[in-house]
Amino acid sequence: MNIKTNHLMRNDKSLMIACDQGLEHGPTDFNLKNVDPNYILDIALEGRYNAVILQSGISEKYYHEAYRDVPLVVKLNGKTNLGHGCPVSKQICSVDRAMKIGAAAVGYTVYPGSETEADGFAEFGKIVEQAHDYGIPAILWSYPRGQAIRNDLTTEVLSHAARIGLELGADFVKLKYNQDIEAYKWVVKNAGRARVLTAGGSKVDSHDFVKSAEGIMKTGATGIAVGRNIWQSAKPFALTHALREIIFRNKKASEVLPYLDNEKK
Ligand code: FBP
Repeated sequence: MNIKTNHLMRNDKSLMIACDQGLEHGPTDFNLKNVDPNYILDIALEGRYNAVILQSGISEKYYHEAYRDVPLVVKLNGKTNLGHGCPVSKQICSVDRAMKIGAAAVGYTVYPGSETEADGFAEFGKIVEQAHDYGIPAILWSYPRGQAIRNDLTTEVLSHAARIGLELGADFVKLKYNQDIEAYKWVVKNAGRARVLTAGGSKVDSHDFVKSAEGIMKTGATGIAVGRNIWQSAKPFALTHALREIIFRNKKASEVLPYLDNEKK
């Protein structure tokens, strides 16, 4: 089945902003400014992001009419890091509810290699079916984890994570990035027609993040679904501008690094 994904891209590339970390990591990721979901949504709107990724509760209370130009991805499962055991992340929002909230796509995380792998695969299978019945894409966060996964950033593990996205019917598969451009081409190949989005990870220097984005776009990935590196940045608009030029206009990091000094707001 060919599900339309163009509304989440521009020229076949995509820059999404994620803010589901409040559930996953807790308030430790936030400060007085970015703890307000409107702050993230304003960046998404003014930065012309291809999508904003939120949990259902935040979507219902904050994604109002003014933000409708930014497509909404409703994350359907989530967990905290308060426990130390095996990751268990069950579905907490239905596709029906996501549609009522205004979802343009739905998202779901699986933890391949964990004890909950089978449950996650089964739950995501149903989500793909329901999302595709509505004609919207399903995005899979494929994050190998658990006692058996010693290193989740090896090319072998990442390419398996990518392949899982394709095998399970994901339209986009969101993966961690290991900074190895040549090796990551194999990761992207394994995702086939499931488009690869890379996660941003914890906050790094913005110059390094821009250089890393240049590398990501050389691997064949469709784009980046970034959270903390944008909304924890002191200059989110300048960084967004630099990333847009790399992702959509094929510019080099060296050309856009000077943009980082020019915050619009
Ligand atoms: P970041 O760009 O902030 O890393 O966000 C990407 C993301 O996939 C979020 O959607 C999610 O909340 C978080 O990472 C989960 O990361 P982890 O499971 O590694 O804590």
